[in-house]
Amino acid sequence: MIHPTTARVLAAELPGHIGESIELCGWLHRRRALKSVTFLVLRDRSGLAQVVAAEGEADIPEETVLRIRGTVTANPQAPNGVELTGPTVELLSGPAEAPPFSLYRPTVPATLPVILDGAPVTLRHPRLAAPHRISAASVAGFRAVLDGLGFTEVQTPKVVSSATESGAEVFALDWFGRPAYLAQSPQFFKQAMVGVFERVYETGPVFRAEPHDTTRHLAQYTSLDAELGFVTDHRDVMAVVRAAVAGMVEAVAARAAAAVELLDVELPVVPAEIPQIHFAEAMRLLGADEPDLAPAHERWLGEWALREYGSEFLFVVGYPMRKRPFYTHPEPSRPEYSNSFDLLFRGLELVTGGQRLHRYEDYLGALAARGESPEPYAAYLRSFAHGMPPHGGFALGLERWTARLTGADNIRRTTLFPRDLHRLTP
Ligand code: AMO
Repeated sequence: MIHPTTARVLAAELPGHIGESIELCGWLHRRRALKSVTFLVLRDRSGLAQVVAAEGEADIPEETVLRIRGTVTANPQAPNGVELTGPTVELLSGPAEAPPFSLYRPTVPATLPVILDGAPVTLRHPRLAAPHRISAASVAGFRAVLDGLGFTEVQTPKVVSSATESGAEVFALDWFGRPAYLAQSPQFFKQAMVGVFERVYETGPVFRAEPHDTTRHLAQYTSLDAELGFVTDHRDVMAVVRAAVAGMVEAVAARAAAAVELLDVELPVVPAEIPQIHFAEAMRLLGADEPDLAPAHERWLGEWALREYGSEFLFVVGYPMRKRPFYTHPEPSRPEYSNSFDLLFRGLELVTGGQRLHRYEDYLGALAARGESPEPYAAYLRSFAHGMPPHGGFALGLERWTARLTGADNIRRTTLFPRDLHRLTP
């Protein structure tokens, strides 16, 4: 029931209400019984508030959901310089169990599996919730930039009839008796929608049945995708990547300032022009000769870019065609390389993108060259049969972004409910 006379005030808003009688709602974060006084620390979506309680209220268990009415009183010793005094405490619901560890201690005394197993409650710890606030702000920033550049947001099916990313494994499922797959990316749909809207983006789940047990792979992750028409080549796409990433950093600073401070996050500077290196040149520097970058190569290049350009971001352009999907546009003067790129952030691949083929006959040729039948791609190929402009796009892995930003040692720390080789619950 909402009390008709007192309006709910959030913990972070208390300093603006000194002397007023107000209502706070939240969870009992911490109970501190001192000799002469008991403090209840209440947690709500904005932060923490101190309440000076009566003696009997000292035995309410932590995580009890409370509605507290009282007077906002200045106290320089209290957090934020205010506390609630003379409270009336109403219990809205009590916990049936204690959390696996104390949620009020500044550090988290638990291993990753304990945190993930108990996610519905462990994520209440402010330090464990903070990365997800940063993720949310990042997505808001991504949307704001692309909306501003005339992109239309789309939602596309996550159950599809053919694989979209050659090389990545698919999850097969039964769709009313027909074979189907969980979408590995919105690649085909976003390209098709260039034919309708010219510029589209999507933020949503994608699925990779990769049996990788690493700190940077998930079987389901969040892909921030964009695709735009009428590009000259991949460089136009890279300019949009740069704008999107800069907007994400800005939005994190503006919308998740408390989380940034709590985690001591060092926000990166996104250079006006992100430095770039050609794949062939990168291989020369690395003294290697391989068709793709290994994680150690990415780390090395990340450090190199920091040394050479003072940049935490580096575009690697021109990956060999044989390691890129069939829709990739070749580099016109060196067709063994491609008009594609990866963006490395702090030594890890964050974005993949590039220019695509756009002529129908080029698709038929590319599939034939790879020994693939056009049949499973019939629906995809229709876009090209009806005229498509030169276009390109990219996808950014949200969980990797947040992990790199917050210094998390494992992508699972930036995923609410990770899905991987071993984990299907909670
Ligand atoms: P790609 O397969 O390289 O490209 O994926 C794009 C970005 O998604 C992230 N990523 C992952 N994150 C977590 N777990 C995984 N298993 C995982 N796999 C990939 C990475 C990666 O850079 N269709 C193309 C994009 C495009 O060209 O538009 C694609 O999906 O951050």
